[in-house]
Formats: sequence, structure tokens, C-alpha cells
Amino acid sequence: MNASSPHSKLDKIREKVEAGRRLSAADGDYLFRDDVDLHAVGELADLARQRKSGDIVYYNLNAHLNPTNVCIYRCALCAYSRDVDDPGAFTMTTDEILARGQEAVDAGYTELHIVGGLHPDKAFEWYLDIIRNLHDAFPRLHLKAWSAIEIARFAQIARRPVRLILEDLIRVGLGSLPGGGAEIFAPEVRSEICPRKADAQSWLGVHRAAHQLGLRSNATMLYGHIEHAEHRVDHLVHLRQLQDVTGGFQAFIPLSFHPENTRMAHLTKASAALDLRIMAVSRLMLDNFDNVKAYWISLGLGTAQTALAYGANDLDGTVRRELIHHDAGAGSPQSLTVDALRAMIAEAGREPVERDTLYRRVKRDGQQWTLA
Ligand code: V47
Ligand code: SF4
Repeated sequence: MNASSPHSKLDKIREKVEAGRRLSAADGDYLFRDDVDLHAVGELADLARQRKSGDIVYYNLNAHLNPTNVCIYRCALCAYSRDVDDPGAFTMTTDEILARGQEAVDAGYTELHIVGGLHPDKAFEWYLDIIRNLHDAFPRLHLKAWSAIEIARFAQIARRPVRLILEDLIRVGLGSLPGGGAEIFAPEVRSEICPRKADAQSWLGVHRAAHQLGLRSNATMLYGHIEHAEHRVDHLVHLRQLQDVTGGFQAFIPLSFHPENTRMAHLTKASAALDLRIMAVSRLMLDNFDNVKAYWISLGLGTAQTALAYGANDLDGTVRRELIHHDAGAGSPQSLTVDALRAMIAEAGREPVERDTLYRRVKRDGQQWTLA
């Protein structure tokens, strides 16, 4: 029986999706096969998306802030990090950081997405103060900050449990956790692409603790390097399991690996076909996630817009000042205007809706905004 014959595996998967039943890991493996029609997989994902969010596609107004690129981990996947003495190493001052907050507020942005490197000379208090200073100065700006890798490291250097680290951060103004650092959970892949990073259990443990404290968070998966389909499915199943327990994830963001300027520069970037298949299979497997983001910085504008027909219901965002993907050769623009974002969504036949970080609707008059 081939992939498209009547009563094929794909038909059985279609029946499950139509009935709103959960797909198995074996279903996920199957959908990742090259000989399974991409458009058919996309159509199923589109049905799953339509059920969750109808015609709405969310976008938000955000900027990125990377306070330092100095990092002791120096992952093979990373084009962004530097050693302390390297040319191009930087660590921002408090004034520079506050100026970025002011810039975001002046532009009417609702969110600052803050992640950086693990600096050998900075204590947890340095990272804590970044949140405190920004929140004190700009209390309406949502601070989505520090990946689970950073939180796990803070716990190590401060010799305190993750829960207490998170409580400190919440107390000074942390709004939510971004989804970075998940990469691929499988240890045989992790040991090649980011051997020093916190492992899967730590990443999941940080998000579990955050959810238990009432923080919402996101989840990512970095693909298009040395991983195989079974690693992606394993990754998605781990996320789905934790979401079953906590319900604290807001969005999933598949991230397409950009090899340029990394120690894996010999690899070729994933094709648009793989980008779209991963978007679709993610939407189908993560039946308990409300939102799947097309991160245009990583996908490029064309593929991100097409991804809206392959399961994505969120186009992140204005994304001013992004460094991590651009340092790795992302050819996408530095930022998008709101008009451009809205036009991309409308052109795809969907209704653009501005959200804040917690997926509440935003009512806007130029730079002024309130929750709708
Ligand atoms: O964890 C690093 C990835 C992530 C490369 O939560 C790379 O809303 C491609 O997590 N090629 C950081 N990817 C970005 C991230 C993110 C992005 C957008 C939205 C959200 C959210 C989170 O970027 C890292 C890593 O997985 N990354 N280097 C690279 N060369
Ligand atoms: Fe450091 Fe993150 Fe780059 Fe790894 S990916 S070297 S943890 S900045």
C-alpha cells in the first residue's frame, strides 16, 4: 500500500484529526516521511488550526534585547556567542538596557523579549537587576525573559532551587518565559549541538516550576541540523506530556536552523518544504497547545506567510533588534512594521489581531494601547 492509497495510514490519521483524536508518536513519524504528500499534511494541520483559532492570526509588537553575547557554553549551533575577550563581545550597561526599554515604549511596543549569554563574571543579581530596572522604569512593558537554560544556570550559580529563582524574578517584574533553549531533547543530538546546555529534564523542570507558580511560557524546537524525524517526534511528545500536566504553555515555535557562522556551517539550511512539514506536524501533534507561531525571522517572510496555511496562527512579531538568528545568516529583514505584518496576514486570507504576550487582544491608537 503506498502513502496515498485508499484506507492508507494517511486516511486513518485524517479520521483521527477530523474526530479530534490524539495522534500517536507513530503517526508523527509517518507524517514526517518525505513520501507522504506535504499538501495533504498541511490540509490536516489547517483543519486543526481552524478549530483552535478560526480565521484569526495573532501578531504582537515586540523588540528583542540581548544584554550580552558573552557565553560560557559556546554551543556548536550558535553564531551569536563570544568569549569575554573576543572581538565583538559585548555586555550592555544599565543605561543602554534602559534606553532599549524606552525605545520599545516610545514605539508603542507591548513586549520586550530578553535572552542572552551566560556571562562567566555576572552573578544572578545582574540578570535579576535587568528585570527589576526595566520593570520599575516601564511597568506596562511585558518582560518575557530568560530561557530555561539561563534559569537553570542561575539556580546553579546562586545555589538555590529553580523555584526560588523564579519567585525572585517574578517579584521584580518577570512576565513570562520565552521558549528558547529546548533545541532537540534527545541526548544523542543535544550532546553534539549544545553539549553544555541544561538537559531535557532540566528544561522541562524549569517550565514545570514556572507553570506551577502561575507563569506562562513558550516552547521551541530547533530543527534542520543533525536531528532525524524520530527526534522531532520525541521532542513534541515530551512537550505535549508536560502540557497535559500543567497547561502552562501558550505557544510552540519551531525554529529553522541557520548554519552560517556556526560550527555546523557545513550543513545546508532546511528547505521550505521541510519548514512547512514541521509546522504542520507540530500543529497536529501538539493538540493541547493553543498557538503555533511562524517566526518569520527564522523562516523568512515567504515561508512564514505560507505557514499560515500549514498550521500556524501567530506571526511573531515586529521583532526589532534581533541578533541570534541574524548573526547566523538569517536573510530576513531586521524588523517589520505593523502595516507589513497585517498585510501579510490579510493577504493570506486571515484576520490580523494584535495580542499582548498573554494572548489578550490589544486595542491600539498609534503608539497608545489598551487591552480590548
Ligand atoms: O534557543 C540559536 C535558536 C533560540 C540558532 O518564546 C538558532 O516567543 C537558528 O527561543 N539558527 C532563541 N536558531 C530564540 C527563541 C525564540 C524565538 C522567537 C520567539 C520565542 C518565544 C522564542 O534560537 C535558541 C536556539 O534554539 N538558535 N542559534 C541558529 N544558528
Ligand atoms: Fe550560549 Fe545560548 Fe549561544 Fe548556547 S545558544 S552558546 S547557551 S547564547
